[in-house]
Amino acid sequence: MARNKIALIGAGQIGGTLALLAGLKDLGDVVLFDVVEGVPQGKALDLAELAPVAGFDATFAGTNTYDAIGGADVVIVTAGVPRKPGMSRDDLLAINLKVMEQVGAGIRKYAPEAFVICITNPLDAMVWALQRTSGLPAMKVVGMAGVLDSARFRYFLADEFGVSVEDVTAFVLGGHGDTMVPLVRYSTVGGIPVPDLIRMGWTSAERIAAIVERTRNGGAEIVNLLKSGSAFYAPAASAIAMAESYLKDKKRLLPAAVRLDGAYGLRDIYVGVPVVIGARGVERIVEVDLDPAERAMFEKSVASVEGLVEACLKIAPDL
Ligand code: TXD
Repeated sequence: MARNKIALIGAGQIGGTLALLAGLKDLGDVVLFDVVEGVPQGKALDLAELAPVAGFDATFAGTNTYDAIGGADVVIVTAGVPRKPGMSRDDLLAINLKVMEQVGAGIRKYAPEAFVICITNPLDAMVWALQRTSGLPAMKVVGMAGVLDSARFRYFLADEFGVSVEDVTAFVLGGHGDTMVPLVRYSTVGGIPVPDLIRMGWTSAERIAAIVERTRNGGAEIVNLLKSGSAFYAPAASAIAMAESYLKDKKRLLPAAVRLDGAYGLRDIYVGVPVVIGARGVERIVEVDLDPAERAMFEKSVASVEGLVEACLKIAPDL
């Protein structure tokens, strides 16, 4: 059987880490695309030289032209510019929207059968735009944020309880950013819901509230430490988990930004909810019950995503 092909649009910090993880996990051959000449080629060569040591046979290619992504099974998009001092949120939106137009056109022409995972920020608006510019079916275009946000939540909970991260499941809904909704009620340790653990005296409601806040600010905490650039190891690993579920038809239930067309009472908007990812892409959207407080937080998060989408439509009315 031929190896799968994974195209990475954007060969920056996350793009390079995605390529490394795809190789180590034997997911397939990797093509790194970037507008900067030399960087994707250099990273591809470095990774090809790592393969004999790590013991895998995937090929790595670096490119500056879209034809090289032809026939990709999975496309992961990190292309874009980060927010720089003096740049407003709308300035960033306008620049990355233009990038999504180019990337969408490339995918439409060369990889129309692919499963597409968008990582570029502002995530929920960019994946919404990418689905439109690529013209791919919505169930094949998703955004990565929830796996990362819930991984952060899991790590903090495991640390709090002094248990393995493997035994902690955590649940995060809503848009990516400080309005995300970590759902304590649906987060568990070995199947025991966190509110029960509070009752059992393992922790306090106050400490859990602080963990929820730290999760919401997880991206900013790392940006403040790094000073330049943002998190890349955990974001890359999160997108790889989604790609793997698609390529191996694992049908994992993961949080992802997907287009809602009725679920949660919403239409034509991308927002983070739990979904099943398998060989057909998004195979099921899971609609969980929300209590009034959770619903209010979710609605606030959705409103902030709607604001971003409206800003996109002001910049590009034809989208
Ligand atoms: O949870 C999440 N979704 C995120 C999102 C978590 C962390 C970071 N997140 C966002 O991912 C971040 O705000 C950025 O928008 C992306 C990529 O982050 P990364 O750290 O990899 O950024 P880099 O290193 O700046 O890489 C971006 C690359 C860089 O090499 C540029 O030359 C390239 O994108 N770039 C382009 N590639 C292709 N086509 C175009 N037009 C283009 N413009 C820039």
